[in-house]
Amino acid sequence: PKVVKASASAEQFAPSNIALCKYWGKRDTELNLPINASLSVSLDYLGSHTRLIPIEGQVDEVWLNGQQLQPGAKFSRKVSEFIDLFRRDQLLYFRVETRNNIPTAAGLASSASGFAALTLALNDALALDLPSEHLSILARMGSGSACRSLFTGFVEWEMGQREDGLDSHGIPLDHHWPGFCIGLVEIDAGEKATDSRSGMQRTVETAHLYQSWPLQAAADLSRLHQAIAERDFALLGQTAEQNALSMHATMIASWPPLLYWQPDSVAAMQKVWRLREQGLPVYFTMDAGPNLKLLFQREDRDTLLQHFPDLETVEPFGH
Ligand code: 2P0
Repeated sequence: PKVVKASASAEQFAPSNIALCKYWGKRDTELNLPINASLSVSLDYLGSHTRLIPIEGQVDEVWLNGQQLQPGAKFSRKVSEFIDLFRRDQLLYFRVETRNNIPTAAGLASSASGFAALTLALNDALALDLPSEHLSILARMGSGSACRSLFTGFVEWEMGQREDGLDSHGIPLDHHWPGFCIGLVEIDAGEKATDSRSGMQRTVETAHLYQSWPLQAAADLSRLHQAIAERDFALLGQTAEQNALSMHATMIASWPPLLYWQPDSVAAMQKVWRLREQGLPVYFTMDAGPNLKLLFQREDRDTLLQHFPDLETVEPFGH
């Protein structure tokens, strides 16, 4: 007979994160091992709260923003398969309640914060008491970018060399940057047609241009380390913007082509470039969707709001 291990209720929070050097492409699709290292900044209070309640039964119940999902729904299955890593062969089922306080309109992925919060909650519920590096490795198996959401501030995801992935996890950088701001520009809040998982796989398999990506990402990563150490905002912004556009170039060069931009995305990029020509230090980054994330400093916030009135701003290092 299977042993039912004692478990308790638990509740945890993890922040969302925005990559300045992107994760795009896997060398192992089972373990979510990346082809390149990435670097992100965590979004302070914007993220996911996840509560776990042990239940009787043979199946997990998954609730997202107050609504129960069908057991067959894609997100439910991903969550249950992730809990399997912890459950192993024990009869151990949970009601999983996840609430994202990320304005859904901002079009931010919630899988990173969701799997990071779920990992932290499982660590508590099962009294595992694992160190944060181990938790980051586990979160990575749920969703690659979740390994960065285990930490606050700037975080590097070291790609690692091992086949078992035990050296591929997030590491927080020991640098703060007061006044560093991120602005969320909503272009379209609708669900994207191609998720990151299949999008990056398609790019790796079909885009010749992808061959240049690992080199570009490695160079950008070291530039970002320098920019952060020296608080060189122009270097950080330029590197992040070029990195995001390079990632999108590889997607566009895939077959069938993968273009996440909408006409309004391009219009917003052109607005950023115009503002920069006028002397305003603002840069953008974009993920696998049509929305822009602006990078700027607190002293320019009011000026920027005149041009992007609906901008939702976050200060990753507090006020
Ligand atoms: C990033 N993205 O570094 C990049 C940039 C999207 C574009 O990490 O398959 O949801 O679960 O490992 O983590 C989104 O990819 O993909 C992502 P899986 P994930 O933020």
